[in-house]
This record gives sequence, C-alpha cells and structure tokens, in this order.
Amino acid sequence: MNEMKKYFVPLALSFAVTTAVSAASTLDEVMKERGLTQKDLLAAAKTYTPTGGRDEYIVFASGGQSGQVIVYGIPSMRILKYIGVFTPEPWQGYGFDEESKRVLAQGRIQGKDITFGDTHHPAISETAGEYNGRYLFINDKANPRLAVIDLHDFETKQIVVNPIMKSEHGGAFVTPNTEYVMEASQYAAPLENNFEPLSNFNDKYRGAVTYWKFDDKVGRLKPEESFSVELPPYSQDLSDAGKLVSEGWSFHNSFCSERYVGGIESGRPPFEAGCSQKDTDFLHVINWKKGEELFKAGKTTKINGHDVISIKTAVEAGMLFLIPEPKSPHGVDVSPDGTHIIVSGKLDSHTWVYSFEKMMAAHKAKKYESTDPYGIPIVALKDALHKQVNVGLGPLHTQYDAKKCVVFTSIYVDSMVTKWDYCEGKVLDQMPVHYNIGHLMAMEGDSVSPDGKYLVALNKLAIDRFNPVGPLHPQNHQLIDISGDKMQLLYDMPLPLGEPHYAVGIKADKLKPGIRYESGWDSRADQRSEFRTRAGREKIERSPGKVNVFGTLIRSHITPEIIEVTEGDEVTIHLTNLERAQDETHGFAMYGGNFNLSVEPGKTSTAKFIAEKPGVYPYYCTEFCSALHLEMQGYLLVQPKGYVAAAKGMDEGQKYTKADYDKQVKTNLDTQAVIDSVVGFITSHNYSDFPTVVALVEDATEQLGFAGESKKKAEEYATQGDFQNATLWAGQWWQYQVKTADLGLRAKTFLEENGAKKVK
Ligand code: RUQ
Ligand code: CUA
Repeated sequence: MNEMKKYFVPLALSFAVTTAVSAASTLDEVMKERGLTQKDLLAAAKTYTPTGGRDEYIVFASGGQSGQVIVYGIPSMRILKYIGVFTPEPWQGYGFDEESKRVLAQGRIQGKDITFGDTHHPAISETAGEYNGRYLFINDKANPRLAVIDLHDFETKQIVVNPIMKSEHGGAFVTPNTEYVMEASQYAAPLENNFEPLSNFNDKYRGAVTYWKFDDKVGRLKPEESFSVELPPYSQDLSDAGKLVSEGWSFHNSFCSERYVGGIESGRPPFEAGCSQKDTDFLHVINWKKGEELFKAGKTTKINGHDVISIKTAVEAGMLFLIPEPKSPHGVDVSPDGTHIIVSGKLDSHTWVYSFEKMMAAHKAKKYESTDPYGIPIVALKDALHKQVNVGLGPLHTQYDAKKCVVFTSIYVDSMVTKWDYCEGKVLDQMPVHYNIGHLMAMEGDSVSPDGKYLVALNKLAIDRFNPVGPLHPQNHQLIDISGDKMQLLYDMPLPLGEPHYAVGIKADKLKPGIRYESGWDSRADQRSEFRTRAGREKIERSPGKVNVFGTLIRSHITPEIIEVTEGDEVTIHLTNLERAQDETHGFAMYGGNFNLSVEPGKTSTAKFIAEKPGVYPYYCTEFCSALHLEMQGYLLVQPKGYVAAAKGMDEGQKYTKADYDKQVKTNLDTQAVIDSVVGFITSHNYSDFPTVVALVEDATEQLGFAGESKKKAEEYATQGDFQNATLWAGQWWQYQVKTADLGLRAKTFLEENGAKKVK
C-alpha cells in the first residue's frame, strides 16, 4: 500500500509547483523581468508546444562529423532522436550488438573499419516527386558511402561504399520515384584504386556520378543494378534530379574546372587561388534514363567490378552535356515543376536561373559553342539562361516556396536569406541570420509541391548567440516563418553534434513509425531472428570453447540470471525482449564487456565476447524500465580452467519464516484491492474507445497473469512448509501486481485527462 502511494506523491508535488509559478507572475511581469518584446512573444507563441503537443513537421538533419542523423520537430525545434548511421552509437546499441556491427561492417573502406562519417545531405524517398516518408538516405563525404535508414523504425539498415570514388559530395539525391539515389564525386582521383602522380591529373584523374538502384519493396540499394557515368576531373559538387518536365535528367554543378593541382609547399599558389581563376565552371546535365538503357545494354566498362559509362559513350549517346555556370558555383536546385534550375556563384553576387526548355532546345539542335578537353559538348550560357539575379554576396543554396516563382537563397558572406522571384528576377525581401548560413531548408522543399510555411537557416557559426561553451561552438539552426510577405525569425536552436550541412523536413503525418517489433525480430536484417527465444524456453547451450545463451528480458528480470562459463570461452548472449508494451525497452551491459544492447519490445539482440579472465562479471539492464530496474541484474561467472564447484547451496543473506510469508500475502491482498478499484474505474468507462488505454489494459492484464502464476508457486511452497521459496515467490507475485497497478493508473489518468464517459 505504501509503495502505491509513492506513485502519487511526486505527481501532487509537481502540480503544486506549477501553480505557484503561474500565480506569482502575469504575462506583463514576465515580459518585463526577461526583457521580452511583443515580437518575441509572438515568436514564442508560434513555436511553443505545450506538454503532449506534437509538431507539424519532422526534420532529418545531417549530423555532420558525428556520422549520425539528427531528428527534430518544427515548429517546436525539440530534438527527438539521433540516429546512428556511419558511427557507433551506444544508446541504440549501434555498433555494440552483433546485428548492427554487420551494418557498420558494410561500410569498411578497403577492409578497414571506419567509425566516423562526414554526413552531408539527407534525402527522403519519393513517389511521383512527393516525399513518401518511407526511407531516408544520407551520404558520407569523407569516405564515399551512402546509408539507408528505414523510417518504420528509424534504424540504419544498409551502408554501401562507392566502388570508384575517393570522395563524394553530390549525394544523397533521389530521382522522383526513388528509382535511383545519386552520388556525385567531389575531389577527382583515379577511379581504380591505384597510384597516379598528379602530373597525370588531366588524363588519369576522374570525377563521376553514381546512380544507385533502390529497391523500394525490400528497402535496400542494389549494387549489381547500379551504374556510374564517368566525368572529367572538375570537382563535381551538388546534384539534383529533374522533375516532371525534366524527369529523367540530373544536374550536377562543379568547381575547379581549372583542374588545378595545388602545390603551395613548392611555391605554387594554393588550391584556393588555382581553383577560382576562371570566370565560369560547368553545370553537368545528364540523361540518367538513357544511362540506364546503356547500362542494361551492356555499354559499360567494369572498374573495380562496377559498371561505368565512359565519357565517350555518354557523349555519343547524347546523354551528357555541359553549360557554363558562375565562378566557383554552389548549389543546384531544380524548381518543383522541373522547368528551371538555379545555381549560385559562391564568389559572385548572382544566382543564375537556367531554363530547362532552352537548354534542351539547344541540345536537340546540337547548337553547342564548343567542347571541353574531354569532348563533352558545351551549350552556350546565353542559350540556356533564363535570368541572372543579384541576390547578395556569396549565394549558396536555393529553396522553393509554396508560391509559384518564389524562392529563398542562402547568402553566405552577407549572412542573410534573400527571398526573390525567379520568374521576374527581382528581390522581394532580405533577412539577416546569425551567422554564415550554409544550406537552408523549407518544408517539403525538395518535392514537387513544397509547403512553404517555415524555413530553417542552417548556420555554420554561432559566435555570440548562446552561452559560451569553450572554443568549439555549437551550430545554429534558425527557424524562420515564411508564411507572410516578410520573413520573421522565430527560434535559435544550437545543434551540438557536428556540422548539420543539410536537412529535409516532412509533414509529420506522413511518417508511420512502428512502436514494437514482431516478436523475436532482428531489426537490422529486417527478419525474424534465428536466435529469438520465447518465455520459458530460455536455455544455455555449450560446446567445447563456446557458450550460447538464449535469454529473455521482461520487467524486471533477465533470464538467465546466472551464467557460468569457463575462462577462454567464446560467449554469445542472444536476448529477446518479451514486452509488447510501448516504450518498454531494456538494455544489457556487463562489466568490461564493451557492449550495450538496446532491446526494444519484440527485438532480439546479440552480445558476443571472449571470457578472457576468470572473475565475477555483473550484468544488468541499462534502461530505467521499471521501479525494480536496479534489480534487473545477473552474474556471469567466469570460472578458472579445471574449476570444480563445491556441493553447497546458495548462501543468501535472508531466511524467511511463516510470519514473513503471511505479511507479504497480506500486502498482496491489499494491493489487489487497489488494482480492483482501478479496474472498476476503467471498465465503468468507455475505455475501448481509446487505443492507448486498450494497449495499457492488455499489458496490465498480461502482468496480472504473471502475478497469478507466481501466486500459485508461492502457495505450493507454503503448503510444503518451504517458507523461504514461498515468501520469495509471494514477493514476485507482488512485483507483478505493482506493474499491473502502475499500468492501470496510467490508463486511469489518460481516461480522466481525455474526457472518457461513464458507461455503467
Ligand atoms: S554543400 S560543404 Cu551541402 Cu553547401 Cu556540403
Ligand atoms: Cu529493464 Cu531496466
């Protein structure tokens, strides 16, 4: 009974505190005290999300050098999750259980584990150019890799390594039906994995764009159905796929078409000078549908076992041409209707708007101004340009509004966002940001129907925006309201995980993540685990030098609780979480084990290690899963070789008598009365109209079933006069009752807060 009351005390206290604060201050007083303006209040009102509230959009931001993905909500800017992608992430057990280690191992570079990633551009899978909310892709620039995250459970499922690139920046960008995920190289290198001196740069170094085939049904990239197009060594930069009228084409900007090779140490000007000498670089225009035909017809060369369409083949097939673009360009963004492509000049103050119709007319008429040194035809700028617009110093990336012709461009040097009309070529509004914006992102901004509403400025520097935390500052995502004519700054969010280069925002209701796995699920392979274990079927299998444990986790015990092995054994522990209840994750860690499992309801995870040294190794659940979480523990005993156990019972600290047993039973009966009253409340209301409550009731009923089993055992031992076991089982009976009551109370509170009606 006393234990029951504990649940209510903290609740009651927190209510008292909240009321006290709001009673003492009026809105005016708070404004005065904190120096807030009306404008601040308006911004706060537009972003503040009361407890239990939900966000309208979910953002997936690159986690930069962390190799992860950051998930947050808009407009609240609350961070919801970090997803481990290229880097081990212990909370999720990513890289700490055997299942996920296999995913990370797919990302090895030339046989070597790479436990870091420089993530740049996330992309959401699309159907007919609309985000479908099923998968997320993200690239790693440092080690040209691409990862697939399934948005059913927000877990990384696959990593592929680009077979020919040594650096990659222009990924991940998807074609309108996610047929392909594109990756364009950045720093040119030989496509084979061999040595070539820089004196052979023009001849032997190459760029490329890879089209990774995506199988939407199984949610995996198919390397054997993927191909690349060889490109000149021009430092291809970003990519975008054509849409609607331009569907079937892809666009890739570039810099350093000077093909400068540096050499500051031998007195030559550095890369930055040599790579920004010419007034123009090249926009690469590629017909990927034609490329797919050539690939299927076998018109490729194998490089490192991968199919590559040579520049020569691509030019002959008319699937590749170039257009000059402004000095050291950055960004290439196709309009939602696919008719225009906007490129910015980093060292220029202009954005250049290309017309797809114009460039195609020139290309079809073979109206080229010249060819580049690799024989690629060049369409003259004037034959492809729609408008050239002065938007501010150092424009980078462009996002499209819901309103036709309206776009937002990030201006790096001037630290601002320019809103402008690309049809008319005129600036509409400008807003300063703090500081030095890189990408910017509008809601569903890469789709064929952007939502407008909000824009996020992804700022590279934070300088004086936040409390100082040492020389390394966080990055700053600034939320901007773009629903009116004038942009309005709403919120500054420090992101302390790496440089979140780019982000994508999707309507929250398009995401349908699951809350539990099918029982015994290997989430990384997306199939039933062969190591799944059902309740009561836990076992330890032994063979010479090997111990395999098939165990289970449920509030609040790990089965088995004692594992005896011999020094030198290879120990593999498979654990299945038997819970069906939402958010009942259990963890698993052990002294000196360097593993941590995150076993969500239904999941099966595996820890593996060599029991090198004799000793006592406590293990426990690492998630605070229940009131008896601390007791969710066990021992791995590593016995020395040749150890013989003495015949001796357990030497426990406590001996129990009939009086102890009776006392426990009395407590249990009192607890049962509480449970009965809660059950009475629930069943006298229309609880079946509330799915959340139905799930809680199912879980509670299950826990009560366990209580019944323990009660039976307790009574059997009591009949035999074994009050040691009778008392312990009566205690276990009570544990299950407490869990039942906890769930029941949660259900009751939910009903009260959500206006359930009395039915009888
Ligand atoms: S680009 S530096 Cu996304 Cu502006 Cu990578
Ligand atoms: Cu399970 Cu703590």
